[in-house]
Amino acid sequence: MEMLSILRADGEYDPKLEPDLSDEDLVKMYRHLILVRKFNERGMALQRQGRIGFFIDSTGQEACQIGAAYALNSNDWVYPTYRDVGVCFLRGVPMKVIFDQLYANAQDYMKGRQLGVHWGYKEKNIVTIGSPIATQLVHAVGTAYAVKYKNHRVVTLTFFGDGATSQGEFHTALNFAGVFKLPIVFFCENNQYAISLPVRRQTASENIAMKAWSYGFEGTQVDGNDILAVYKAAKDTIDKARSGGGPTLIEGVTYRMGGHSTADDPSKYRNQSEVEMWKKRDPILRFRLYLMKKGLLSEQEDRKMQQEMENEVNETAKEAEKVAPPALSTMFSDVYEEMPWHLKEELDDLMKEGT
Ligand SMILES: Cc1ncc(C[n+]2csc(CCOP(=O)(O)OP(=O)(O)O)c2C)c(N)n1
Repeated sequence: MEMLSILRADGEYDPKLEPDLSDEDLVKMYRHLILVRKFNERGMALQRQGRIGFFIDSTGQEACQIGAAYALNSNDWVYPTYRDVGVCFLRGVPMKVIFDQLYANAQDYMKGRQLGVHWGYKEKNIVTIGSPIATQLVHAVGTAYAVKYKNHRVVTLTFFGDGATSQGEFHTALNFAGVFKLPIVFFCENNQYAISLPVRRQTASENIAMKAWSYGFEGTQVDGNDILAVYKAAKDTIDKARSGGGPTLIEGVTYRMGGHSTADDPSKYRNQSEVEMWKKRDPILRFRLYLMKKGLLSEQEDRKMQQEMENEVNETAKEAEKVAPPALSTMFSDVYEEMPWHLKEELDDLMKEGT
């Protein structure tokens, strides 16, 4: 299987393969890549400073998130993972919503009840992230089945990691999607690790994309650090799904530059030389060189954009930090329509004891 690649690490590219994107689109993509990187930097710092409890960084995987989501229509459905915040930003989720969730504050519309980094946004058809690995795949298939049944020309895109491909849900979802020829794209962000387990011990298959063949549909491998290749693969397969051509599995070959989460130390299971090698394949660096070659970005514009994105992230984080935690009494809400007597008693006791 040949891996689709358009943009090389040095910013050189094959003009014959360039996707049909306007200059505005290309610059917008770049802005979002930068935004995700700045957001990740801030998120990690906030957790290390003890301001938020938990964070999951997706540095290195920005091109997968932005490239794939860029090919969607606004009424399509997305089932992302905790490493796909860029999908939220690109689809117009306000950044404050994301930070409120990280701070689990009173304005968090999940009322601080979800694990940090597990957001969702109904208004933009982004389904809340589930922690049990791969469960979103079967949910996404359900959505794809429903839209096909209703004859809507809507596509479902679901993201997952290489580790998710060892779960039963992966088989269930791909099998069902193949049998019913559903309008769905499965996007595996193969970042080489599932926490400490390297992908070579995750599967004996030569690659992940080829697993699609046994379910009766196409699998395709792309350089996940090449946003043009990711976009092209996503656009072609999303269009195919929309026009009744059925599902596709895309494997984006990428790398998780940081730890699995803020509760992980990757130096325990991988060499720094490997990290250094992947640094040279940075998805943002090569896209920047490409934009500069095309005359769409100057050093000065780049610096300005980086500063703007950093300011937006920092200011939004500060705003969310000012919001108080949810009232203690909210622990008792939403469970019953009418609160039963024993919960009322517990609530009264709690209020008497104070906070
Ligand atoms: C069913 C299940 N098993 C184990 C875990 C613990 N866990 C959380 S993340 C993770 C690794 C997932 O790896 P991968 O699917 O490759 O995604 P990545 O984190 O690399 O993006 C594991 C094992 C879980 N959340 N759910």
